[in-house]
Amino acid sequence: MLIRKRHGWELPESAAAPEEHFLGRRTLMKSAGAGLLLAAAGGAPAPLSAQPAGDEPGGLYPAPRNPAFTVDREVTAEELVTTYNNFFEFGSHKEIWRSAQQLPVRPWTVVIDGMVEEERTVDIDKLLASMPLEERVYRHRCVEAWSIVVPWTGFPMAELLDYARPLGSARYVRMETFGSDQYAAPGFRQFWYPWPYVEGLTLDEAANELAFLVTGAYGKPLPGQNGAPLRLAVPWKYGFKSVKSIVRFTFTDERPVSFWETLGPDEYGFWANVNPDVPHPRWSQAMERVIGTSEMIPTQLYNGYGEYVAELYKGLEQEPLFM
Ligand SMILES: Nc1nc2c(c(=O)[nH]1)N[C@H]1C(S)=C(S)[C@@H](COP(=O)(O)O)O[C@H]1N2
Ligand SMILES: [Mo]
Repeated sequence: MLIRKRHGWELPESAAAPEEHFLGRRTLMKSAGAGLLLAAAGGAPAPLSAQPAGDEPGGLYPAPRNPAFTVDREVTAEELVTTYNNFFEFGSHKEIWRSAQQLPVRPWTVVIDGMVEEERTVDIDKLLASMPLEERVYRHRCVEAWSIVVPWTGFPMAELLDYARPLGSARYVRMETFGSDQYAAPGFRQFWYPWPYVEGLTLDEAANELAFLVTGAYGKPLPGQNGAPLRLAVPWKYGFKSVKSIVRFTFTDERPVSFWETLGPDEYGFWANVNPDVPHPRWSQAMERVIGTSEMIPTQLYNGYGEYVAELYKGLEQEPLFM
């Protein structure tokens, strides 16, 4: 049994899990239905054999650091980034790392479909072998007002766009986390949410230099709890946009509706760009708690990445860009 130890830098329970708070209402209703469905299907399928995360072929890590992407703050300790996580498939609290590591991440395939020249399914290791891996130090700002600084390894999302060859008519990319065939993994919980976890970007956002597909952290393969074997990092947006354990990229001309938008459209919009001046309906976004320290620091517009991304939002002032 895990004893819940609270670190000094954690938020009180009332504020620490805002998503949980409003989910309470609906999950109760939904879980009743989900229970019935599962019973009808004869219960959960047999567990898959667990394979530890990060067992890709050697030689990829550490990748060379790209010096263009550094941060004027200390890198957060690896031990904290790998033990304080949001990954709701495995629980609505921060201590999911053991459960998440039970997700088998090999074999793993990624589907590229929708408005592309040719739909295809690619093995993750084939994909990694064809991508130029590099390390970038990025800030990460969760909508819950905490932040970390992480050395991610990965490749620019622009490379994936080249690989996928979207049609000229495509406007968005919709990304999906692992789905029902993997819910039998021993660590998976919470059958009542509207899985799979979905996020989306415009193709202009996805092509932006900052948009990064992550396969490793701290010079090693990505641990399961951080979204192995492939997750997004879009550091100018709130953390929930950085979808983990991706199995599908769908190119489309319709704006994708995300997991959180489905659950709380007034609180979690499509754009979700970081802005200290636009409060979440239930708390301020002006400051952020630096995980691992007792510091509260001011949150920056676009999380400090305005020089890269502000251009993307010219002419969109009528859109709810910051929530
Ligand atoms: N599939 C999936 N992706 C997810 C989440 C999740 O619950 N499920 N949580 C998001 C949120 S709210 C944050 S802050 C980051 C956390 O990433 P980290 O645990 O690696 O710090 O993952 C994001 N990606
Ligand atoms: Mo988050």
